[in-house]
Amino acid sequence: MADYLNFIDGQWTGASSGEKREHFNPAKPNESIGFTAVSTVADAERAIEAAKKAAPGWKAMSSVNRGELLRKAADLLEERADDIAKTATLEMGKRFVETKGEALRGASILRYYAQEGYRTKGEVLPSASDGTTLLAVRVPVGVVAAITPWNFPIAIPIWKIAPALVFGNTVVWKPGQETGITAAKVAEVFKDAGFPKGVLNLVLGRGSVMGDILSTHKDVAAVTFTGSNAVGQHIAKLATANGKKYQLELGGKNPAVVLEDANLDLAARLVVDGAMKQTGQRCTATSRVYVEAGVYDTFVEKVIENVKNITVGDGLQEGITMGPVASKKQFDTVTGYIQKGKDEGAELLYGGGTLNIDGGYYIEPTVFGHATHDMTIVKEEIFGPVVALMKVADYNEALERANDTMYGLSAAVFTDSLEKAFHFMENSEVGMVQINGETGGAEPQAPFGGTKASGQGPKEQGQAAVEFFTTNKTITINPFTK
Ligand code: TAP
Repeated sequence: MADYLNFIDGQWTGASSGEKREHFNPAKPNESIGFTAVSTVADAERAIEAAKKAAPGWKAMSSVNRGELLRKAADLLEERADDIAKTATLEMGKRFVETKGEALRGASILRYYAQEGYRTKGEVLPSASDGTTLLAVRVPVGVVAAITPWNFPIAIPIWKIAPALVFGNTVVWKPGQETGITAAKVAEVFKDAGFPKGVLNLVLGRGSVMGDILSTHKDVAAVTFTGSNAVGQHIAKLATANGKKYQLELGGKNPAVVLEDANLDLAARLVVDGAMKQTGQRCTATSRVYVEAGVYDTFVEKVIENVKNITVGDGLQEGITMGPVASKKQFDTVTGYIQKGKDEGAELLYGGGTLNIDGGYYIEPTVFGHATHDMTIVKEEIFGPVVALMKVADYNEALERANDTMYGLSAAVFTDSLEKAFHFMENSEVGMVQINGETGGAEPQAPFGGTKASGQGPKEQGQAAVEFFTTNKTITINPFTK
């Protein structure tokens, strides 16, 4: 059984404590798939020191050449996509087609940011002083700590690491514990692509142990985090108190609005996709659906038709359309929410139970109807294959209810009315709006992230990443000294 280690200063190293974590397949919880190092604060400090040491050389390298290394990493990631995707499926249960898609998306993100090495680094401004050149240039921030979750174990780390590196920063990366083996394989891609030692460092182990040092160490300039709201707020406090730049991508409770003039077949298919893809474990998953009264019953029928087609099972098997949830912890949380839905009086339209397949963490795709705004399943992020449908009088009620949440990640409206689509686009209080599309989905060139409690700091991906991973330096040059 293989051991997966930290990657610090160009070397694979065990945890200073000697502690290891054994990883099990959520589809067959007795199947062990490997061990990862469980690191300590001392290991995180060594990684920060290595990143600090590597920073001047990396910053001095031309951004074109830094981009060239990203391109090599993209090629290697593509070559190894099957192995890395299979590892991710074994670690957290997502179907192989989904993890493979994620690996290929990682390669696209690397290619996108490789090109960034060729783009402008700043601008020349007019100066009020004669003969003076005034420059505003973008420079790296320094050492970046990246703390990532288990649910997108390949793409989320890459959409932080790739822009951080191409803009000249060095990185210490702490992935979600559940997906440490996948993380080690992703780090190996960067190693084999030829990145200089210390430029990317990986520390495996508990966020509760290493999170504070990564958010407070004097040599860390910025912290980029994706994960839960509770941990995000903790990081924000520490980063603020210690003068660090920070970026948080947090939870969601994403609404879809279905209006009477919508294509109901399309809406039902995309609502079910939005809710059940990746077993509902997406920050952008569709979780609340507001349906205009006149089409509520027809829409419910169409949703059930779609949900019935879902085949639950081991994500490595062909033909399976929904895998297990990632862990026993997820299983307990999600089944707890389903029980609350039943207890609080929502109408159980489909599913609601668990499935015993090889002892895996399987939950039926679950649809609740006639849910009300005060129910727990309508208010809290579930992060599982559960969706709540609600009947509303009209578009205005739907919009008001959709916005009445602390979250603001993504939202969808299904309608053929240009007027209502535009109104929703302007008035939906989220970072990402879909018109006749599912709430999930992202492209590397477009900004990604939420508003309200779903996100803080500059957005990720696309050109938006420049804001977080660089800082402006204003330079005044007066060449005439005589
Ligand atoms: P968390 O429990 O918050 O874990 C995320 C990361 O934070 C993990 O690496 C975790 O390490 C680490 N962590 C735990 N305690 C920490 C601490 N005290 N200080 C610093 N880091 C700490 O979230 P999760 O359950 O893995 O992920 C699910 C959540 O992420 C959901 O709320 C979901 O909506 C959100 N999410 C958001 C997005 C975007 S882009 N908005 C995308 C994906 C997921 P350990 O694994 O070692 O605990």
